[in-house]
Amino acid sequence: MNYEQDLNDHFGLDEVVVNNFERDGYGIFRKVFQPETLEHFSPLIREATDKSLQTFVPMEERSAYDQAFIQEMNLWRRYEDILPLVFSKKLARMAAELLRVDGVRLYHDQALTKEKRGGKTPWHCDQYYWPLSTDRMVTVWIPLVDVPFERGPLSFMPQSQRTDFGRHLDISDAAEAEIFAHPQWNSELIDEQPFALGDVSYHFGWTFHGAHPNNTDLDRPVFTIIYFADGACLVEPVTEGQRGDQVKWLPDSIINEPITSKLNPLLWQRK
Ligand SMILES: O=C(O)CCC(=O)C(=O)O
Repeated sequence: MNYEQDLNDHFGLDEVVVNNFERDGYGIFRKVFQPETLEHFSPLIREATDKSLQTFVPMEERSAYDQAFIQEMNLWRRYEDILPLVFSKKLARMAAELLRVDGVRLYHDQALTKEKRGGKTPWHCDQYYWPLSTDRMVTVWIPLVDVPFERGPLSFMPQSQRTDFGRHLDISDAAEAEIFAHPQWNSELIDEQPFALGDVSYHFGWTFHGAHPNNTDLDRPVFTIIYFADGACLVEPVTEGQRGDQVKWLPDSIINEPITSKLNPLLWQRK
């Protein structure tokens, strides 16, 4: 199978899997892609992120956020050869089926490199940053290499999308300390599993997730795509994070109207 077929064929999700996702707030899916498909994109993404990787300050001088990863966003807009990964029908259909919606739009993509010896990803929820009228939002996390425990795989707190604490918190050491101190937090429940090349995870915007440091001498490159239910509206931003996201990802959308911008294309729709 060539990479285009692999990107666009169907990965079946049965009702039990979708129910488990709804209950737990995340799911890890094995062998979604052939390793060769990701090996095709990996050097292209590396090239696109190389400049920001070269220009970063030494690890010990950075904030917890900047030690966690180097980000390069919305590559689909600038790199024609990366666009097919972002527009993968297989991934978008999985997102729609897990969200139980009839169509999904792109919020944005991002390349995330946790550098060799890079820091932990503080525990957080993504939806804090998203000024949308829906919680039907999901991120697919696609490692571009094998990620054993020592390389910092993404970990999840099962069912944390159902709690109502920590929703005003950004990604920082202080926010993480507040999450850990909460009586509802139980670190024994954390689900941390290694990923092989070709495995991906999905998590809701309100699911708490984090990652251990990368204790190896190899970078941990990852690509992510964020989807939202077609029909969702832009809402008035209520946090600093949401104000920043409105400017970056929704600059031409109108408050309280459905988002239909070409910056947020419809990536999959039920026929
Ligand atoms: O890759 C990581 O360590 C963090 C990723 C993350 O927080 C996300 O994709 O929402």
